Amino acid sequence: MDSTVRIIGVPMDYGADRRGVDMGPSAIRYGGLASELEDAGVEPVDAGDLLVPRAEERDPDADPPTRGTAKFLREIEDVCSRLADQVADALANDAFPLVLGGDHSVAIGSMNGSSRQAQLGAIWFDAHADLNTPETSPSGNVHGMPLGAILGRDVFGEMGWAHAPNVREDAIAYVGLRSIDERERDLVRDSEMTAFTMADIDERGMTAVVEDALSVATNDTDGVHVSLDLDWLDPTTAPGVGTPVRGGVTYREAHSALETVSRRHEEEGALRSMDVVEVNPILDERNETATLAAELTASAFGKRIL
Ligand code: B3U
Ligand code: MN
Ligand code: MN
Repeated sequence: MDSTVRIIGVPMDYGADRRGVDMGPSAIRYGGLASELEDAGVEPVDAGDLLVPRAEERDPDADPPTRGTAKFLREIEDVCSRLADQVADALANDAFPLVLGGDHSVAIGSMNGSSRQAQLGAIWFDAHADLNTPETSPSGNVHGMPLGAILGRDVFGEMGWAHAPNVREDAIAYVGLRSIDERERDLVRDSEMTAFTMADIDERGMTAVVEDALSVATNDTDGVHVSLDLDWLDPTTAPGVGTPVRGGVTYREAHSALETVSRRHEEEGALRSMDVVEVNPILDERNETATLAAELTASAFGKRIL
């Protein structure tokens, strides 16, 4: 890939229960992102971090943090709408937008920006389905709802702008699902999304599953958004995440998945935008999860062993 990659950091943890993912962008940079990307043959240009007001700075007299059961919706809306502009601006300037979270609610901004001028497919590498709505969510945390928002599920009401009309349900594929809430299960089953669980990976192998996911996301679309939640990996390999779920993807499977994405990109120019989210340096061991996030990103951009 001979392109410029614009790195956009979003140090936001409003969508997650545990503090710490706001430090993800720093940790991923410290984990060697720029040199990894250079090794992959792309030119990284760092746009710095979006300004995200700290939770401690909030005006205590302002609206309460909870609207319905979506916590900090007002703050998340503000950050995501600015992020969407940044992502659209990168694409308008022929740069590839690479968004560093932050919690997974940043994908609302990334996918809105990326789909402004294009039909966008998506691959969601995650232990979780992130399809809750304020009504079905057991936690009220918006990082469990970004797909609900992007798909314009009733719920977001005042956050109606979060709906990305150029993202079709049937162009979204999950890979690696293993933790779905009770009410969320029906939402996934009743949706037109394709869901590859860990059981599918066990049965068929990662490469075949990701090939199929790419076929879903490239079908009648102009490009693919890759959303990489580090809790997709097994916690023994990626301990620095807010909501670890055991039984996840191995180190080798993860690289193989992202290499499969990059091969398809080399063949058909499939990739359009990407986010890397949920790295929590407070819970990490020697920055290994952040370093792995940087390495996996390089695999997506075509870094090879030989
Ligand atoms: N599904 C749960 C847990 C969760 C979703 N995404 C993450 N955790 N990272 C929820 O709160 O919606
Ligand atoms: Mn997620
Ligand atoms: Mn997750």
